[in-house]
Amino acid sequence: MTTHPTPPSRQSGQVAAALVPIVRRNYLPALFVNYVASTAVSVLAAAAGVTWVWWWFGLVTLVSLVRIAGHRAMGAAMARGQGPTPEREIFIAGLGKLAAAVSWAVLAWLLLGVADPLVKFATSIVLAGMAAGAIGILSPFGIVGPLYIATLMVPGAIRLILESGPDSVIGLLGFVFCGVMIAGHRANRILLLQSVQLGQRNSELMAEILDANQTLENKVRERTETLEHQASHDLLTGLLNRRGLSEQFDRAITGAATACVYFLDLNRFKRINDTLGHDAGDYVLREIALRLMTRLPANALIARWGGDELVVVTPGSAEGGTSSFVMENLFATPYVFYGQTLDIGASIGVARYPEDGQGLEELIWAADLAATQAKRQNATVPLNYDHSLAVALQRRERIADDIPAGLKQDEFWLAFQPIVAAATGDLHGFEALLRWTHPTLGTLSPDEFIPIAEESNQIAMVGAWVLDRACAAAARWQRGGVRAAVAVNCSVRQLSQPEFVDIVRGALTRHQLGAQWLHLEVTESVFMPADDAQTLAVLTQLDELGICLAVDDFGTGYSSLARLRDFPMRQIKIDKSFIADIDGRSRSVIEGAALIARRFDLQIVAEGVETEAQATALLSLGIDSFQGYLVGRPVAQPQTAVNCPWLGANAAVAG
Ligand code: G
Ligand code: G
Ligand code: MN
Repeated sequence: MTTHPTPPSRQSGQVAAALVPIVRRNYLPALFVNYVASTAVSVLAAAAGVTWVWWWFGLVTLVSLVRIAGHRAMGAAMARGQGPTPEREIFIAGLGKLAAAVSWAVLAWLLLGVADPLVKFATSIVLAGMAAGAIGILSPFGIVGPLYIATLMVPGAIRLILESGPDSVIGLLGFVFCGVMIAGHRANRILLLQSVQLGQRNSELMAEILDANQTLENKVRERTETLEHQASHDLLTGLLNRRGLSEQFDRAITGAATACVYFLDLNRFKRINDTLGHDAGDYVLREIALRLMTRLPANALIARWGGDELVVVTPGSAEGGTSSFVMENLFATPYVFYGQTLDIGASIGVARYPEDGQGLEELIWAADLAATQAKRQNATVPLNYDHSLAVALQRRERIADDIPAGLKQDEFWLAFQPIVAAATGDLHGFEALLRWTHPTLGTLSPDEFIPIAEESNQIAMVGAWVLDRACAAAARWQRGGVRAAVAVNCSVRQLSQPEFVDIVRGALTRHQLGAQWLHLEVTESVFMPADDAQTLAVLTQLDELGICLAVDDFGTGYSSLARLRDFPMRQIKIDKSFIADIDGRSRSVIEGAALIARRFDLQIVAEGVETEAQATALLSLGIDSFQGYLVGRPVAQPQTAVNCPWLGANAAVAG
């Protein structure tokens, strides 16, 4: 805050304005005193035989009346807002004072020449008294003060000096008094001006203090608002955070008959962060926030719920409204970061208020569940919550909870399915397929419980159990003279464990099984770019141990030829869906796969071989090995005797 120097003219104007009230207040009392003194002197002089004094008194009365009239007129003009400036008002009042002084000067000159000592005495006292009073009363006036005092004193003093004798001494004394009084008036006036200026400075200071206070209060308020905003908003996107959403939810929902709660879980966000850096991830979040903020109705609450999770609450909206349209089209226009189109999407779940929940927590739980389901199904549109999702979730949670006890209590077991050489029917080995006989849920398929074990981080434990049992079985076969390998399925999650190689080595040594009798099957998802180096390192070590690595369910997922070449795979297993369709378009896929396998020096196994016709066709395409119901079903106690009808005889060959 700055203080501006006050310009001089304005300052004197302000001083005059401060003086005017004093002048006005004193005006009538002074006039009254003046008139009383005039009356007294007139009466005394008349008593001493000076009759002309009544003429003078008449004149004084007239002047007084004019002054009163002038004063009132000025007051009236003031009330109409047309009054003179403060300087002018003081000037006019000063003229009135001077008029009174002149009338006193005339009287002094005339009366002090009268012989009567009482008249002389009284006149001198009255003049001196009036002049002394002017020291204070006229302090608001500048030059008028000394003039007034001098006018009162000087003519009388001269008159007395002109008289002979002691009167001339009193006349001289009058001069001295006059000088003292003028000095007194001056001192008084300076004091008055100083106090007026002090008062003004005070009020300026007060104004400054009030101003400073106001600024300070504003700053505090702004800061508080910023802090409150930060506490309830996400810094990166400007959206509400969890706390902000909870705070605003109740207010947003009151009065709304319906509302939708959307849960958005971004897909492939981690990959963008990992491959393009956090700036790209930040851009995605900000861009999504911007699209939501500009496209959704103003009453929508938009929150960042977690790293790559958003929650949107749209009060009053129903299915199929604007909001669901916005959600469905959130990724319709591409997200472009420095010229690169990002592969981003979201799994979106929707819960409806009040059907699916009353409170925010409940609604978000339901919407989150629907989003998780949408992710599993790769749904591209928002998925509505329904009760069956909750039932399915409970089942999944139950299964996840029961895995440890199931392993301990031998509810899990392995089924073995034979794999044979296509050309000779020689038994190559058995694939170990995990089974779970759950005490209350019955026989569970690995298709159901393996993904649950993966999600609940129990796959390492399950996988280690399978490896141990499979190696134990293969070692038993060896001891019984059956030279068959065991093929164990591994989830990609197992391969990303650094200690996986040690677990495999441990199982082999524990059961004294040669590494060439263990095959490991991994799906094509092992070729996904994430965690490349780690996976490749583990696979390479396994290969160096002498273990045969197979690509399982070949053709259903993502395989790049470059990766097939670079990864140490020895075998591919063509998925059973292609075998089932061998008379259709899948034939060329199988042909192509066989060609690639030969070029890369890979063994090729056909899965799901069910009919003789399939077997004959596959044989002609150059497939190395068969696995399927035609050869043998997965069973707990495998037989070395297998079915090979395509070879023209029931070849029962023991390895
Ligand atoms: O034979 P079945 O329908 O159970 O096989 C279903 C799926 O479960 C197959 O894809 C198979 O590879 C997988 N699977 C079977 N056993 C295991 C196992 O021990 N570990 C893993 N990771 N997957 C298995
Ligand atoms: O994905 P993976 O190859 O590990 O799974 C093998 C799955 O195929 C198991 O579920 C097994 O029970 C099943 N399976 C094995 N042989 C046949 C077959 O001839 N026909 C069908 N439909 N399924 C089979
Ligand atoms: Mn398999």
